[in-house]
Amino acid sequence: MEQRYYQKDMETMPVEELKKLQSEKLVRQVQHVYDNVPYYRDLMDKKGVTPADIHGIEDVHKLPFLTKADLRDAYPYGLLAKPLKDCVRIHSTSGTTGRRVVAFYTQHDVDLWEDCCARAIVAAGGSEEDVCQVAYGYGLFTGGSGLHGGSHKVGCLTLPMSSGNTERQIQFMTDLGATILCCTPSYAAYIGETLHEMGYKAEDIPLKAGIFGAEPWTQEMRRNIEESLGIKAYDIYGLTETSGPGVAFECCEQSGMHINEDHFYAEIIDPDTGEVLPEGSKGELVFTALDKEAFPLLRYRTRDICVLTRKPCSCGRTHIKMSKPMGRSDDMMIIRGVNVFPSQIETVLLQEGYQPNYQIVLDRVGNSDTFDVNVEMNADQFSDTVSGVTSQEKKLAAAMKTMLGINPAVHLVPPKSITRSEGKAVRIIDKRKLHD
Ligand code: DLL
Repeated sequence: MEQRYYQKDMETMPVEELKKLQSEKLVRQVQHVYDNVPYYRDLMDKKGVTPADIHGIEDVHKLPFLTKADLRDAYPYGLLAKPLKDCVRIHSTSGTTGRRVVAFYTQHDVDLWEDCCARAIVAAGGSEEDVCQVAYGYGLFTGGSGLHGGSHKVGCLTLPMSSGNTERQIQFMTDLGATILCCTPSYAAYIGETLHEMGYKAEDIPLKAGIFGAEPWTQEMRRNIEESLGIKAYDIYGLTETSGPGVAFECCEQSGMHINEDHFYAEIIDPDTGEVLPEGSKGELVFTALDKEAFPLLRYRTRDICVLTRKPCSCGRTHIKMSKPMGRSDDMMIIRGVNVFPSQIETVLLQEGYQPNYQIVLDRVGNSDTFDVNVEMNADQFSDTVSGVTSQEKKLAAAMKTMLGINPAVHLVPPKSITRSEGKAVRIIDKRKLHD
């Protein structure tokens, strides 16, 4: 099949040239951040590094890391590198203690982000002939806006569906002949199931490709989705802190995602020591945004564990590939597409007058995540009536919903019934099989 690219020169640039481009951009970006972000300037000063020490991409390791904790400390404006009058958008994700991560964009940032998403759509076979159904959530989440913008850039007829209302999704998909579907893999699987329940077969719909990401999914899930929707299912990766989806995307090989290296420099580090590991090692992915103006994170620790390889790819793209994320180096869970930290649950428990003795149990029934939180009652509640306990459970569940944005099933259990651990407390029992 003839290869098509959205920005061929960049996507197929010889590696030596790419390194040169990255070097020029890094030198400029470090100066921009040093001049405009006192928070990061302080980190550089503490490490004894100045912009004059950064001559090219080979010097990136001299820079200090940024972590989610820094984002929390600097919330909301502390990492902003442009005046607010130059910013046109924010997006956001939930944060560790209920404080959100807020990312800012100039028009230029939005433009480059949408280019990245457009590259992913073209790599999945998209063109102006296509009808692209965007069923990621719109709003503060980056999925909807990112793929929407990319779809416009490619010139697809864009269906801005957002997530939910599955029967309506299917009605639009069939009536308007959607050929590309963008959503989370678990939602794609659910759409597939519903389609069959409504009496359709994969051959009845013109869908040919899907661009799925924002949560871990296995090769087995890929096969299921491909079969039930009659499509090729491509992976896409990104995070709010680096703009959103489109940092990396799959090509026709479907064997790892090309990182848009002209915009993002990737490193793999040992999550315990911070040491940079050689290509092919498994470790934590760290990104330096080379072009972003408003929120230009340098050496941002994603906490995603993966492997990078630069083996030549038959699609002709030269950009390095990342494997599917194989886990995380922190305790973040992705439940029904939403990022959740145990510390958020702990915060709610303390606010509501409970001790932090709890256990989170995750499972998958069909294609949906179940999310149960067992919480130990206080001694004085133990003698409560059943209806008293049920109303306490409801109250706690409502408080967690406010904090997390998704609804857990809360179960109050007798005092001291959750096994105490002698080492690290086992807070999460995840029975879903999310990684191959
Ligand atoms: O999930 C951005 C996105 C939207 C990506 C739509 C792809 C498609 P956050 O909500 O900030 O941003 O969550 C970022 O989600 O650090 C990973 O742990 C996880 N993640 C994202 N894409 C994938 C993927 C969006 N393809 C966090 N496979 C990241 C596995 C993924 N995990």
